[in-house]
Amino acid sequence: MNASVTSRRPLVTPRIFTVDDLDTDTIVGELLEGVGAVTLRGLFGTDEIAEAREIVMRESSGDAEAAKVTHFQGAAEREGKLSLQRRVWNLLAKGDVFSRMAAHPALMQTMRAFLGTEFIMGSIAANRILPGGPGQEPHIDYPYWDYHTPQTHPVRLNSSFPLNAQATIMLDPFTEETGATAYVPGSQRSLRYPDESDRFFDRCERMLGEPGDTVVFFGAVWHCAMPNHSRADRSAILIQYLPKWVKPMENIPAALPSSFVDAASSDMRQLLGLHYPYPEILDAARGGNAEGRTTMQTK
Ligand SMILES: O=C(O)CCC(=O)C(=O)O
Ligand SMILES: [Fe+2]
Repeated sequence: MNASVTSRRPLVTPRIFTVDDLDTDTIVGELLEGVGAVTLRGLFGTDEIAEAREIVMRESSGDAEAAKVTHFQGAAEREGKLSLQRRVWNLLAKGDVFSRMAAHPALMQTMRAFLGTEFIMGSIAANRILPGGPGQEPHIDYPYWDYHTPQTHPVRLNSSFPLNAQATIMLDPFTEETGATAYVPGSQRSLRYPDESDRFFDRCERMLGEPGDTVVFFGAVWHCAMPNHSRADRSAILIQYLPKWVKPMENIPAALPSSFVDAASSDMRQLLGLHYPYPEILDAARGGNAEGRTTMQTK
């Protein structure tokens, strides 16, 4: 058959934005009604990425026993390949570079437009896929990630507004060979956990990019890490952002020394959930009217 009439679909790659053209209205539209993902380019320099990668490689080098918790790796666990996807948790305690990543002004601006100005961070971790790593089960992300049991969530829950946004900061080239994240464009529009009949692997596209590229996606998009067929590691920083009232996945402040929390910037305190008071022991709270258009004045 003539090459010009072969039926390969055109690649559906996320639209690229930079700090200079960060059009958050368009980004919100792409995340909710478009393919479900965008790429932010140029946020992080070579030195920052090298520093982050060095820490991730060092912190995960001793985990050949796969002692750390990981996710969507049921098949790998059955095949004894669990140590080929390694997580590094509690990154804020492991280098200032991770605080700069989490609170990058372009990410803050994008997330404020998408999740509300007082959004929080529910998790920050590294995902390292070693050569030969088998990839993940197609899934959707927290707080929808156990949506394979939808009856445990509110009736008629839907994705007309977001309860999650993910940022994937690439530390290595994301190619088809290294296991760049796969996703089905537009799948976020009907909130569902993908199953066999969805033919995920026939329909998926890839989140390709270079070290430093940051893909922001709505976690209701069907996606997964793919097998790493290369000889190099494929690592990324995965950040989960949530509306202020969604219970975060990680108890990040509890894992940090109090000196970190004491020195945190206002944006970092917001990310840690410290600007939002609930749940609170209201029986012990300062008396007076604490909510409404007019609240008690500070004495
Ligand atoms: O590392 C990746 O490519 C995706 C990881 C992911 O989706 C997850 O762990 O929830
Ligand atoms: Fe995921």
